[in-house]
Amino acid sequence: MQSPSTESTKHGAAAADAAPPQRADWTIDQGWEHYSAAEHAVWKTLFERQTRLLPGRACDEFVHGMQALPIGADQIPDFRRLSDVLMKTTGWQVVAVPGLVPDEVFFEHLAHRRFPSGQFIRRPEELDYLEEPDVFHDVFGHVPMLMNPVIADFIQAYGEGGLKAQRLGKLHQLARVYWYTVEFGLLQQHGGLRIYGAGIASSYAESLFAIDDPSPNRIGFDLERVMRTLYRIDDFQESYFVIRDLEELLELARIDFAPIYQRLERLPEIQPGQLLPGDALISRGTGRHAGSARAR
Ligand code: HBI
Ligand code: FE
Repeated sequence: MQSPSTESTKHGAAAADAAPPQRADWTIDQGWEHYSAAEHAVWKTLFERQTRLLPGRACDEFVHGMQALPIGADQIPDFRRLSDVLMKTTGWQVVAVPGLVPDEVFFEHLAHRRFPSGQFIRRPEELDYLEEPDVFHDVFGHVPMLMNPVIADFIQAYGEGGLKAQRLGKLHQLARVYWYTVEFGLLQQHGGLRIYGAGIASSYAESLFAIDDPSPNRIGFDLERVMRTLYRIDDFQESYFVIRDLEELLELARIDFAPIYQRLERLPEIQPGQLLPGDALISRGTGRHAGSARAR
């Protein structure tokens, strides 16, 4: 049994709730000219707050990607200009979507090196929490990492693998790999832990929590262990998985998952905060945050 607060859909809302799309691939025009001054101001607030936090917390690859892109404080970035730079560097593009899109639409885009980014920006009263991925999460969190050739290939491979996993009925297991890497991954760098996951990098509170708080477990990444681990969609993660370096993901992109799905059929799922005897523990969490959240 899975608790209702773990992994219903990834960002917590269902794409099926949205209005039907005009284009079959769910893309829309970004309409960059039509963002209001108030929307650019929300971007600026988020950008400045996050930019202060990330030195010493985000990995070097994230910082380098951000520096090389036309992303700044004053305006919501223009996807055409982002795509020009990305295309030359790793062959990716950014396309606008209304919000969450159905899984197979999402995977089709990724498999073709198109990153679907939410067109809208959160309202000023929801700076810290929203269910659907907006332009700040997608562009600030994901796009800098797409400048890195390893991440660029890994996310394309996830798109291809997602289509296969859907056919095999194993998407929930593959989605956990994406969740604990691309969204909530940490890596070892300069003798400490650094953020490379977009869900952390685009969240003020979770950037502090994932790096500085004693509550969560930090565990060396192990593919099959991760594929069995439920995740939280409504709160900070109880466990973060740590890779040695981004190259570790390159190996994952080459793996045939079909035999792994089969093997995992006989093994139980693991709760978000649970530790196993074989875990490569980097730090054992106190569990304080999850405990106090449950008490509420
Ligand atoms: N749609 N726009 C958008 N962004 C996502 O991250 C996303 C999505 N649809 C499905 C999805 N993610 C996930 O549920 C899959 O990765 C499993
Ligand atoms: Fe995301």
